[in-house]
Order: sequence, then structure tokens, then C-alpha cells
Amino acid sequence: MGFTEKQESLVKESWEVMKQNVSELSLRFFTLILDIAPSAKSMFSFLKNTDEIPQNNPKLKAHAVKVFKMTCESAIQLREKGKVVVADTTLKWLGAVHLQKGVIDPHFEVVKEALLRTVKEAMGDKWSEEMKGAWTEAYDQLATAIKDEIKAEA
Ligand code: HEM
Ligand code: ISQ
Repeated sequence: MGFTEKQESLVKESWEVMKQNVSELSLRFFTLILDIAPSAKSMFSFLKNTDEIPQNNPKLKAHAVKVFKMTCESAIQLREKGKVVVADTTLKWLGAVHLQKGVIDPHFEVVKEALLRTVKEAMGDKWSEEMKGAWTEAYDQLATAIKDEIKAEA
């Protein structure tokens, strides 16, 4: 529960580093999702009719960046407001999108694993158990909010 100042700074710090390399990391993040759960591929509209993960797909990049950013920003809001808040959109809308795409609870574990591995690879020496804990907490809070919304709308 909760999100400490230290955790917030760890998430912010890693996001600052990852920002510089966001195209590559977005692709890596998505590749990891499909490595862990190949069947998830068919859910993504931007991958329909392609056999491979497009190496330079602007839609894929934009989506993946949003997910990264949202996790980071909602972590910050979590400290400031004490609840999950997402920018540009609403949790209701996020719930609706994921419900419609057939996203279920176990998928969230897949995305979590892929996210943590992406951050780990990106941070290299700076990666620590504490940083892992911070990203885990940030992601779990956001994931729980989306899952609750999916359940409310289903
Ligand atoms: C769409 C975020 C978890 C699959 C989206 C969109 C956002 C988002 C922002 C809308 C993208 C856009 O229209 O620009 C998140 C966040 C997650 C999460 C923050 C976790 C905290 C998941 C999981 C899955 C998933 C677990 C299942 C593997 C999808 C799919 C779409 C989508 C299939 C629709 C993409 C399309 O074809 O247009 N997600 N997502 N998401 N998400 Fe997630
Ligand atoms: C949407 N939701 C979750 C994860 C994603 C990764 C890449 C592109 C879109 C995504």
C-alpha cells in the first residue's frame, strides 16, 4: 500500500533515463509481452496481418510510450492525490478499451513482467531491488484500477 517519496523518485529517475531511448524500449517492451504470451498478438489492431513485430511501427511505439508514461505519471499522482489518476483519458475509457479487447486478469501479470524486464535492461547498473519494488507498486496500483473498471463494466 501507499507509495513513498523514495519510490516516486526511483520511478522518476528511471523514466528520465528511459525517455532518451524510448523507441527502442517501446519495441523491447512489446517484444517481451509477446515472448511471454504469444497469443496476445491477435488482440492488437496494429499487428493484424503481420507475422512479425514491425520494427518501425509508429502506432506500436505511440501505444507503448503511453503505457510507460502512464505508469510513471500515475505513480506520481498516487503520492500527490492518494489515488490513481490518469491523464488524457479516464479510467472508465481504459476499462472499456481493455474489456472490448478481451483483456483478462492474467494478462496484467504478463505486461507487468515485460515492463519490469524492460526497465531492468534499460537501467543496467542502476537497477536495484528497490527500483523493482517501486515499479511493481506503481504498476500494480494502476493495473488494479483498470481491472476494477473492467469488472464494473463487464
Ligand atoms: C490499449 C494502457 C494493460 C492490451 C491501451 C491503451 C492504453 C493502454 C493507454 C490505449 C492506447 C491508445 O489508444 O493509444 C494500458 C495500461 C495497462 C494496460 C496502463 C496496465 C497497467 C494491458 C494488458 C493487455 C493490454 C494487460 C493485454 C495483454 C491492450 C490492447 C489495446 C490496449 C489489445 C488496444 C490496442 C489497439 O489495438 O488499438 N492500453 N494497458 N493492455 N491495451 Fe493496454
Ligand atoms: C497497450 N496496453 C498494454 C501494453 C501495451 C504495449 C504496447 C503497446 C500497447 C499496449
